[in-house]
Amino acid sequence: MKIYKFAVLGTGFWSTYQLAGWGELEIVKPIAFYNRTLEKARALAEQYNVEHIYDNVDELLENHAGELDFVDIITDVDTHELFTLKATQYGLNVICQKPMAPTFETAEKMVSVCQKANVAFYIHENFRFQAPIRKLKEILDSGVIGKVFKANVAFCSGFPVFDNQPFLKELDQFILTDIGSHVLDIARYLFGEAKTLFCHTARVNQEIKGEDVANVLMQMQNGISCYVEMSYATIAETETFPQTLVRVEGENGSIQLLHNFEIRVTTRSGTTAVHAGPVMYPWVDPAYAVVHSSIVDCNRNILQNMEGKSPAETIGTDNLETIRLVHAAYRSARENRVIVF
Ligand code: 89Y
Repeated sequence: MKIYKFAVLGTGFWSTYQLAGWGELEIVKPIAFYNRTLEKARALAEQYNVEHIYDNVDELLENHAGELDFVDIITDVDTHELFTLKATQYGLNVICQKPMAPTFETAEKMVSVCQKANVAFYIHENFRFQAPIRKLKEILDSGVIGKVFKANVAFCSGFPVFDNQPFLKELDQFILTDIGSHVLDIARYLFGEAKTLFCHTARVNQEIKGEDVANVLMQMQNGISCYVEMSYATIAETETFPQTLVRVEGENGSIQLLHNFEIRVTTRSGTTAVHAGPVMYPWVDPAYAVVHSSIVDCNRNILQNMEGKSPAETIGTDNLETIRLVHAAYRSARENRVIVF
């Protein structure tokens, strides 16, 4: 049985869960960690019994590229392009955290560099792999609500997100890159590509640099009117972090994904409900359960592609379309106009 060996670049907040997620899949093994602060790499290496730690990516690649199958880039977005480029120079497959890049143009370059180097390029975009989203898609595809005409995809929360990820406070572009890249990807997964897009943004929390509210209205190519809303300024009776709630209306009924992972389907004959909660792996932080659990499914999808078993969903070329929406939303908000694709 082939064991896929990988290096982790970046051992911050998300790497702990990414590694735990890999741990659920039997045929992968981390062999080297890079972090700009070596001590952080060391702490994680001890936990995972990884022998090689570096605070210099070039050294890591120089010493281990020969035995690696891929690199897993879990650093902040600003280093994604550089680290992708370096990995391709050694012919290594690349997995990169979302958001792929700070600009659409950079994302395009990354995709092209990987294509030219003939390496696989995957974006670790896990929200579409969440158990309730997969179940919702299955119900939608069954045709039970008929032709869909409108939808709402919502991530609205007041969770103290900056406690665990303080750098998010410093981003000039915050919620559309951090959460928009997830929920716009969900919209594409469920409803296809957009034809037009209009967006409003706002900054409610004055202690952060970027926007913490964004409302995106899209007309999809299939005619569906899709309203994607996101906020980290929401004070609600029920805090729903980190869930994405969805409402879909079709000619024969509607589907609602609620905060308790319940999916309610209403047709003229009445309402039925199913529960689609995440798998609760022992390492999952209950505050992030549905996200953490989906890391395993996203990683599995990528790995099966590396094994040549099935296509991967969140490859660079696909994710480029999500990044296109993120940056179209910024442009629309800035110029107060509808973007036509
Ligand atoms: O960084 C974000 C993500 O990818 O999921 C939730 C999060 O941690 C905070 O918005």
